[in-house]
Amino acid sequence: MRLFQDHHRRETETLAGLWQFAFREQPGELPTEFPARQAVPGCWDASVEYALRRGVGHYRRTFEVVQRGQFLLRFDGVANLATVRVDGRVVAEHYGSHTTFHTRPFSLDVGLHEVIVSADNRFGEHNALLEESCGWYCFGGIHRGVRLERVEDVRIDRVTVATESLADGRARLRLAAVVSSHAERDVSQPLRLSIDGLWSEEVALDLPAGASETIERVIQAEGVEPWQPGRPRLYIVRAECACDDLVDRFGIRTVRCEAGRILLNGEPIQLRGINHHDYHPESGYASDLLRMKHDLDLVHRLGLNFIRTSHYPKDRLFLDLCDEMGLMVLEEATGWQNGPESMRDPRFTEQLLCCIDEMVLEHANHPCVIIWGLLNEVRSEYADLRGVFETAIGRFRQIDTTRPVTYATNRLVHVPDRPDRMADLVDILCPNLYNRWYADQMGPDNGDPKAFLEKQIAWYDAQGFGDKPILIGEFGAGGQAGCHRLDRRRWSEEHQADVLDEAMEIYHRHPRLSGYAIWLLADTACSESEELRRPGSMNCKGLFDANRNPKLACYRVADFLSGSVD
Ligand code: ADA
Repeated sequence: MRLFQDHHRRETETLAGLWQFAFREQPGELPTEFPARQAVPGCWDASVEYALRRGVGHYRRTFEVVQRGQFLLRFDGVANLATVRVDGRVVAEHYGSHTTFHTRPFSLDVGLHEVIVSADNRFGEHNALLEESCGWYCFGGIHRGVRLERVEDVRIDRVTVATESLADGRARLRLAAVVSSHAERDVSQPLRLSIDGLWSEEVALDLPAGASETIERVIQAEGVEPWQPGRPRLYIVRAECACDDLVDRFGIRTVRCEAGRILLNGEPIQLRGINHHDYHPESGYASDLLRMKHDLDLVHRLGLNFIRTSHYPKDRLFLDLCDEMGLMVLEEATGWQNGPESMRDPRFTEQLLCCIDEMVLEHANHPCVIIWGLLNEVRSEYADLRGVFETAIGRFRQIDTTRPVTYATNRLVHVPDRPDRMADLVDILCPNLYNRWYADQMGPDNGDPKAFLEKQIAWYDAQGFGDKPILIGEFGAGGQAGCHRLDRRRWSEEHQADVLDEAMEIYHRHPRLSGYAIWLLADTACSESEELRRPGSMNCKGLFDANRNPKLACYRVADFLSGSVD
């Protein structure tokens, strides 16, 4: 689902609803019976019947075709390894729980047809990006939208508009439309490209059989309105040919790093942000417009302007909302403290590159996404992993030259024998700091966040990174909702508020910092492996509990930023 209609000519139909369901502990033969029912979008292991189960959830439903033709199925998120069958034939296999993918096209006659989606949420060698020690509960299911699309021989796959320069209302835009032919003969037809109110051109399309072509145009536009927080102007781009169309939305803005600052449209910005997980107690990863808007309204009312999508790509609907609300986003490819062994497995790089490709190509038009992220807190001290970093960061730069790249790290000066070795590869330095919380890891000399920050900045500058902006990727403390203590001890809401108070004073005002992201908006379910150190099996560093009830820390942050949540 989008906040605007992305096709007028191409027939699309949502397959959201109640699907038949069967669960199996292991992959293998497809079930012949589907006795249960599961909502789509949804996560089976957030439901009462299948809570905490790891295995393969087989979803089944039928759909009617009233006019024979070619179709494809588009999924916005299936966790975590998906196999899609239509009338018993495999039409797609996909790894990765938080990126959009579609099946190959398939022909269908008039009548009733069956689709079975097998969603495997197990850990194991096939699942290189998510390890059992993952920092959040890795749900299973068809947790985002599903659409059936009727496609013709010529298909408009994508149309992107990147801002190459912007000054005084004049912009140089680079439009790229990708059109593919699935015909058995050459096809010639006109293709109309346009940006509402700014530009249009009709192109003669000559596509050899089975070919794909990218049509590029550089457009000099006058009198444009930039996208910026507070005035998030959006434009509509269209691509239309005889048998297909595609509509998308973009913003005209530039992002770059210079002299230690992050510049939006040439002006230095301060990112006042928070980390956001896709989690709700009764639906797991699955969310909807109402819940997404509620969370983003909370972010906005707190006085924040920035979100880090810890630690995987977001649904396009979430980014559509950020585009409209003028909230800036660091969107992260999937990953979390992956061990050096798993990172040495070629499958790791293969799955990471697939996630990067799908995230960047699908989300390139969202002006709210101003920074790409990857590899959260992985072992960047291992020199032999440099190739993984170079390949992954290089892929970002290969497919999108318009946004800076970073990775959040905890390989900091408190571990002198294990320093971060890859910071030269990124545009923005992004330390995660928990001085007052993880005292056991930070050590007795590193409890003071201000002194530690100065040491870390000095280390960065000594490495020659004085011109790279610094963004605090995470900071915070656990606060169990309802736990109040006069002695303000750890796990109390008072302690959490005190830690955030102290840290905000430092990170909000430090001249060397370009911003920060509080860990995190709302409590989220932890993985099975973290249960022992997470009361209630929840990561309770949220400003809100999982049901979005505010904690003391929430009011403290709002007061500090003179926002409000009332
Ligand atoms: C790390 C990690 C977060 C979260 C946090 C915590 O910084 O990046 O995902 O797990 O620790 O709460 O411990």
